[in-house]
Parts: sequence; structure tokens; C-alpha cells
Amino acid sequence: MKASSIFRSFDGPLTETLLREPGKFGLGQLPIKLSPQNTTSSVCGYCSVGCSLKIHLKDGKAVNLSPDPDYPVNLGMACPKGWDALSPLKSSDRAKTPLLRQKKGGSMTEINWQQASDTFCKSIKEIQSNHGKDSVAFLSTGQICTEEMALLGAFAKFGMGLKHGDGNTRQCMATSVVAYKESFGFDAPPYTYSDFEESDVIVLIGSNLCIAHPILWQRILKNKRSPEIIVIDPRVTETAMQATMHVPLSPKSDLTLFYGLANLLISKNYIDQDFISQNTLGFESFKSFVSKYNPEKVSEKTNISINDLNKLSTLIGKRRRVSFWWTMGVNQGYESTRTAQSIINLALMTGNIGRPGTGANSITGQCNAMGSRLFSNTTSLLGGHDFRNIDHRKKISKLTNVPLEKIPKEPSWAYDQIIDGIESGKIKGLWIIATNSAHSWTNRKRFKDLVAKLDFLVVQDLYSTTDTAQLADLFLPASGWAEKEGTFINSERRIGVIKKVLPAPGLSLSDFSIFRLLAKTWKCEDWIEKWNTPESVFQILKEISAGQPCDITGVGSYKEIDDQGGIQWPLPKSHSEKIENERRLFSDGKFFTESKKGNFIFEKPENNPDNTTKEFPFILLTGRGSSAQWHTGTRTEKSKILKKMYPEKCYIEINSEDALEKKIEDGDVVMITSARNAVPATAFITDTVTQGQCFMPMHYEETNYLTNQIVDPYSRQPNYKGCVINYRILDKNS
Ligand SMILES: Nc1nc2c(c(=O)[nH]1)N[C@H]1C(S)=C(S)[C@@H](COP(=O)(O)OP(=O)(O)OC[C@H]3O[C@@H](n4cnc5c(=O)[nH]c(N)nc54)[C@H](O)[C@@H]3O)O[C@H]1N2
Ligand SMILES: Nc1nc2c(c(=O)[nH]1)N[C@H]1C(S)=C(S)[C@@H](COP(=O)(O)OP(=O)(O)OC[C@H]3O[C@@H](n4cnc5c(=O)[nH]c(N)nc54)[C@H](O)[C@@H]3O)O[C@H]1N2
Ligand code: SF4
Ligand SMILES: [Mo]
Repeated sequence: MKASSIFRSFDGPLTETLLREPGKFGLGQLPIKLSPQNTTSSVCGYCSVGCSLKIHLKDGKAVNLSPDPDYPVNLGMACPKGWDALSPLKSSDRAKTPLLRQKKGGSMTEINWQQASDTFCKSIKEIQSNHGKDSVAFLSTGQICTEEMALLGAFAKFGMGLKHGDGNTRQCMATSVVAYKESFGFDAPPYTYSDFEESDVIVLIGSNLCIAHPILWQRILKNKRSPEIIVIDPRVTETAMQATMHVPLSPKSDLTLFYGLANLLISKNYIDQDFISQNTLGFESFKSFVSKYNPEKVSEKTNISINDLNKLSTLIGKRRRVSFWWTMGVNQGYESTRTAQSIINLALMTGNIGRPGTGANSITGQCNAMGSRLFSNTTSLLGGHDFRNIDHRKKISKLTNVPLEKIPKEPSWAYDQIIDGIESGKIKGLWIIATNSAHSWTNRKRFKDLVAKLDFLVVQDLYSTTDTAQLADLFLPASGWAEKEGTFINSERRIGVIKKVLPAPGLSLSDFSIFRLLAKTWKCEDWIEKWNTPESVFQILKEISAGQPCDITGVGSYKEIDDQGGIQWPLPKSHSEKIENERRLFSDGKFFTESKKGNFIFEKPENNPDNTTKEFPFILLTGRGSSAQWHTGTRTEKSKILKKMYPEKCYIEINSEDALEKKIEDGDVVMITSARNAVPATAFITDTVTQGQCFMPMHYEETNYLTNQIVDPYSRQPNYKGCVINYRILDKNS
């Protein structure tokens, strides 16, 4: 068969680009679907807020952008990353051709797509025949389109027969997923963004909203009810500085704090007894469990005064509309699932759920983390189904024509288990898509050493220069946001559309096309033929969602989603004529559990396994450093404007008393050590961190040399915000 006929079946208009020889680059084809006007809109490709950006077109290509004034999410606003979202795509180090390392330790050479897909299939099949099908795994992302994740999950699990595949959402949202599933019966964040505007009390827990979700902070500023804004965070963050009350608790003492608050709310009779008896299960045993958490004990553990504990309980107990919001300060901990559930318990016991301005609300991180949670076929079977449930497997088999025996009967290993699997020799091949694990996973040195043990590492990214891509045996160049089409699902469950408004550089292909190409070379069964365009996959996913809490059978085409200003799930076929723009869950008090009741779940707090010692007396908090930096910097470091908005070199925030004791001054270079490694950073002396604590942004490559692979036992999410370190002066700032 001629190569051109193989390619034509997936990519139609991209055929010529594909066949161009490597080395002879040139722009890919122009956008397939062009708007007749000179603007179109697209949901932003960075964070989970899901702002819509108006893309300004010239000759059909994006030349500029501005925030969309009519979209219900951002109402004409965007943060610096959104404003400059086009720049990183033009960077000169964009990957333009597949690359192959001919032998271990050798350099990479350019190959064409046919060679790349042949190598991919041959190498992986060889590993599978030598070591078993489960010896190859994939690590995916919350940053590609839902349709792409679903195609990857279907091809990898049903076609290639891989059992193990997880996402970088494990680093981020796994805790909320497990917490919601156990408490509400489904992974269902209940809120809509207007709840920020309708609350009397907004409690932000382990969330630095001003930096991480700037447009949601703008939504809070639109609240006309003079809300109390309570920030629960060990640091005086940018958000804490704006709050009406900052609660600087000791790191990882949240669980004790919320059990203590529950006890106070009960003793002051600030609970909603009707809601509890009609809509929840397990309150009586929860009540007796928390009775031991008296204010004295809680104050000692959390370092929050009894006075402030009382003030908090009064604010939460007396005001009618209280909303609780949490992010990574909660999710990234060694007992994070129970911590998230202790927040859910507060909302349940005070009846703060299902009404405007209320909720136990986890804010997601990446642009499509929610898509990954429901449709990536990793932790749950497509559409929030359960791999272990035979009826669910039969349903998916019937709707997709995938033979029943091809659907795994168990969920995958989690990220940490896949990494440990490399160490134990069980995982021999790894395919990493749209995530920079070698920078973002814990204990970077161990990660790199382990990856070197693999027989075959495939990396698929926009840039062949990332830390992870540099380790690859085979590199596949992907086109990115604005160079492809599909949908993202934001934090408030809103499905939004992204558009192809730029040609992809060189031979790079959309992830969708890459998966199609590999599936074709793999000779995957016929069922995959129906998964031929993003929109056809979207239609398949709609059918799969039928009858699930995330039912989207009533959502129409991409165009209809766009015309509505995005559509929140659920939207079943039988929906009413008018689709409300802001919808929340549980307004009838019914949850997705079998009993239809929300569960109180609790467990005794444990000590941080990474405890301070004489050798490592400081706790290192890590997280977002500025609104202009995105994760491992592969995109934001390519923007000249964004680069002006943050320090170029890695820094560590150190408390002034600690600095005095160690004779460290602002600007000195310090050497930081943990039990894993030692790295240098510039000292930034600031009392935004408490004595005994430090903070480093995750964006710099130094940070994760220090962190440790300790995970929460239920969600297996890493304890990124609780490792212990020491530091000493290395170089005086002259
Ligand atoms: N500019 C920018 N925006 C982003 C991202 C980015 O990289 N850059 N990433 C996106 C993604 S994927 C995510 S997940 C979100 C993350 O958004 P956030 O979770 O808001 O960001 P982080 O800075 O990781 O962590 C939030 C806070 O948790 C606090 N914290 C640490 N330990 C504890 C603790 O024990 N208890 C409590 N209560 N708080 C604690 C930290 O001090 C920190 O201020 O941001 C998203 N938005
Ligand atoms: N110490 C510490 N570590 C952390 C955290 C922390 O708070 N502290 N936070 C964790 C969290 S919450 C997260 S979400 C992770 C994020 O960690 P990562 O997912 O590793 O971070 P990114 O830099 O977003 O990596 C995404 C990669 O995908 C590429 N990419 C972008 N778009 C596309 C596309 O369309 N297709 C393909 N194929 N590639 C694309 C980018 O170039 C980039 O290399 O980090 C985690 N690590
Ligand atoms: S807040 Fe998030 S979605 Fe909105 S423009 Fe900034 S990065 Fe994009
Ligand atoms: Mo995240």
C-alpha cells in the first residue's frame, strides 16, 4: 500500500505535510474549518478555569487574541498566560519531526512518520511478547482534548492490550476523585462559578487562587454580598493577603482542624439537622468521633488560637451561604483523601450544598483535568464507569464494538506503582504523552535513573527539549492548543471547544492523528474505524455517558456548545428547552450513592511520614510561584513577556528569624538538602513563610530533586507539600 493512502484515511488535508521528508520543514496545511469572520473563539489551553479567548485571524491564521467578553466563565478577562498563549507555539525549538535514538546513549536522528510508527509498534510488540502485555504502560495528561484522551485510552487498553496507564492528574486531582466517589457516589464537583459571587462566606483551603486561578479571584471580586473570605494556608499567600481572615495552620494539620471545627459546630448547634437526617448517612458515628477534638487539642496541633477556632465556627455556622473550596494544599498530602472528605463533611453537616453560594468544591488544575477524570479510560472505564463491573464492561463493549474480553477487568496501577514497576522490572516500556514527568514527578533523580533502565521510552510533546523528551528512545512531535480541535472540560464541569487556528509546524501532528496513525500501523481491530475525527469520538463519548451522572447525551455538536457559551454536564437527552448557563448539582439533596445520601467519612489523623528531624528540621512547601509560570515551564518560558514577570533562577522563601540564625541574607545562594538530593537556590527572605517552613515554586527544575514519593493510601496522590529539608549558605550575595 502506498504511504499516502494510509495517511489520507486519518488526516485528509494533512497528507502532504505528512509525506514531506524530514528536514524539509514548512508550515502544515491551513486550518480546515475557518470562520468566515475574522475572529473565532477558543477555550484557553492552560488552566482549568476555562476562559474563552477571541482569536483574531488574518488570512485564516491566528495573529492575536483577546479575552471573550460574552463567555460566562471569564466575562472578558484573561490572565497573563492567556493573553500571551500564542507566543510559545512560535518558539524555534518546536519539535518538527519524529526522532529516534538508534542505540542507548547515542544521539537522536530525524525519521519520518512511517518509520516512527513502525518502530513504535515493533518495539512495543517485542517487549510485550518477551515480558507480557502488562510490561508496557503509558502516562498521559489533563492537557490534551477529551477526544484525544479517549482515543488514547481506547487504543492503548483495548487495542494494544495495556493494563497500566495513568495520568498526570494523579499528581493533581486523584484525591478529589476518590473523595467525591466515596462521599457523593461519583466524581462530581457540585458547583458553578457563580457560587463565588453568591456566597456569604468563601473558605479557600490550600488554594492560592490569585496566582493559580486568577480569573476565579476576579469572580470573587464580583460578589456583592460583602463576603467573608477565609484563606486556610500555612503561608501568607497573595490570596491570604487579600482575605478577610487568614488561618496560618501548621502544614498538614488540616484534618485535625476540620474535625475540631465539626465538633465546635455540633456543640454550638450550628448544624442543619433536617438536611443531615434526610440526605446523609453516618452522622451519629461522625459526631461521636469528632467529640474528642476539643479546642485545646486542636489548637495545639494546628497552631490556631482557640479564639480563631471559635471565630471560624461562628462564621461558618451563622452565615447562610458558605462555600468551601480546596486545591493542592489539600490534595497533595499523605492523608489527603480523608482531608478532602473532612471538608465535605462540614458542608454536609451545615446543609451547605445544592444551594447558590454553597458547596464542597474542589477546583481542578489543568485545562482538561476533568475530561481526563471521566473519559481517559485510566482510573475509570470510559465515561466514569468501573472496570470491575461486568455490566459496565458489557455496556462499553456494546456501544463501541470492542470485544468484551479486550476490556480490562481491573483499573490500572497508579503513577507511583508504574514507576515502582520499572524498579521491580515489571515495566519495560513506557509511553509518556503531554506531561514532563522527569521534572514534575517526585524525587527526580530516582525517576531519571529508573527511566534509564527501560527497554523503550516514547515521549510525545510539543518540544523535543523537555527534560523527559531528552530521555526518550523515540520522540513523537505533537501539535498543540490552537493547532487542533476538540473539547476541554473545566472545573465547573463546563465543556468548551478549542479550534484549529494555526498550522502545525513541520511534520508535527495532533495527538489525535498520532494515535490514529499508530493504531493503523498496529493493525488495531475494525472498531477503531469509527473513532476517526474528534467530533465523531465526541459523539461516541456522548452515547457512552448515557445514564451516568455525567450524562451528556443532550449536548449537540461543537457548534452548539460554542453557541451556548460552553455546556456543563450533566445534560441528558430529556433536558428542558432552555439550558441554564450556570448549573449546580444536588439541589434536590440527592447524591449519586445507592442510598442517594451523602456519606460522612472520617479516620484518625496520622503523623507525616516525612517528619522533621535534627538533620532535616524544615518543612518544604512547594507550589505555584506566579501567575506567569506554568508548571515545568516548557511553554511559559518561551514567552518574552511572561519571562519578565518572574525570577529567572530558582529561589527558596526563608523566614527572617531562620535566616538570622543561619546568617543568611537576601540574595545569598544556599544549598538545600533532603534525604534524596542537594540543590542550590537563591535565598528570598520573607515572613510570608513561618519559622521552620520554606517555600519553593515547582516551576524550577531544582524543586523536585528534593521531594519524596510518599502517597496518600486511597488516592495515591503524592505528598508534594510536606517533605523535610535543611539548607546552608553556599555563596554570599556580593
Ligand atoms: N500560574 C499558574 N497557574 C496554575 C498552574 C501553574 O502551574 N501556574 N497550575 C494549575 C494546576 S495543574 C493546579 S493543580 C493548580 C494548583 O493551584 P493551587 O493548589 O492553588 O496552587 P499551589 O501553589 O500548588 O498550592 C496552594 C497552596 O497550598 C498551600 N499548602 C501547602 N501545604 C498546605 C497544607 O498542609 N494545608 C493547607 N491548607 N495548605 C497548604 C501552599 O502554601 C500553597 O499556597 O493551579 C493551576 N493554575
Ligand atoms: N513539587 C511539586 N511538584 C508538582 C506540583 C507541586 O505543587 N509541587 N504539582 C503537580 C501538579 S498539580 C501537576 S498538574 C503536575 C504538572 O506537571 P507536568 O504535566 O509534567 O507539567 P507541564 O509542564 O504542564 O507538562 C506538560 C507537557 O506537555 C506538553 N504539551 C502541551 N500541550 C501539548 C499537547 O497538546 N500535546 C502534547 N503531546 N504535549 C503537549 C508541554 O510541552 C509539556 O512538556 O506537576 C506536579 N508536580
Ligand atoms: S485564568 Fe486560566 S484559563 Fe483563564 S486565561 Fe488564565 S490560564 Fe487561561
Ligand atoms: Mo495540577
